[in-house]
Amino acid sequence: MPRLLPAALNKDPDVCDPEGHKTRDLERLVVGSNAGVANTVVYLKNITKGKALELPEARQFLNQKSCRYEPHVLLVPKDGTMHLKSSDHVLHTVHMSGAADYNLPFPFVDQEVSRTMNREGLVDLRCNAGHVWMNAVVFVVKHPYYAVTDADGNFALTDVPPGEYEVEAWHEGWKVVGQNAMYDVMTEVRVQRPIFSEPITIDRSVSVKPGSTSEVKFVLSERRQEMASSQ
Ligand SMILES: [Cu+2]
Repeated sequence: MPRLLPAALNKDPDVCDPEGHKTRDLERLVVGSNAGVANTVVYLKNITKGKALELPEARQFLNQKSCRYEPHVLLVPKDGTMHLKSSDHVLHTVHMSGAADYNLPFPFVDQEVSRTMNREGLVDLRCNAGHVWMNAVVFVVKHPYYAVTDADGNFALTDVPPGEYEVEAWHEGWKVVGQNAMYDVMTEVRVQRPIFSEPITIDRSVSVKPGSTSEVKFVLSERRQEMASSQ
């Protein structure tokens, strides 16, 4: 099992670390008791028909709680709305990069902020208020055939029209490959934020027959992470 360096939890311990762990898992690799990997996005690559663009509500709503992002992976339809709030009595600032570039401060508990996501693609989330360990990712997508693996590594794509498809598994990668100096907007202190390795993608072909279920299995490994990082 690959090991992941936890980040030092060095700010707002009352709110961010109520149990006194002193470190925070970066949540880049979440493995269930059956060795299934959570938080992997599985999607069809070449589909242009099928059901309406609807995705689970819970994947379109980000909360900031005990200085963690919940959920860690979000799915928002292109031109759909992403909702955000904070349950914490400290300042968080959600900084987006990639297919969106909003910078959203959350000075008030439970104040909801919404933004339209107009560009398809990946959005990285981080906190610009000094909580360097906070990280999450948003997929802004054009069709509904996206799923995120659960705690046991399982996923389901439903109502897929019969046909031949490419199905891809995307995992964000779990290695910390460096550190980036940044300023905490609150205290203007320099802090170090981890830089992560490249995402891992695995492609498979799948044939979907009328009225039946097709199974696709993906295996993530340390070697795949090395290959992704050396590209
Ligand atoms: Cu924060």
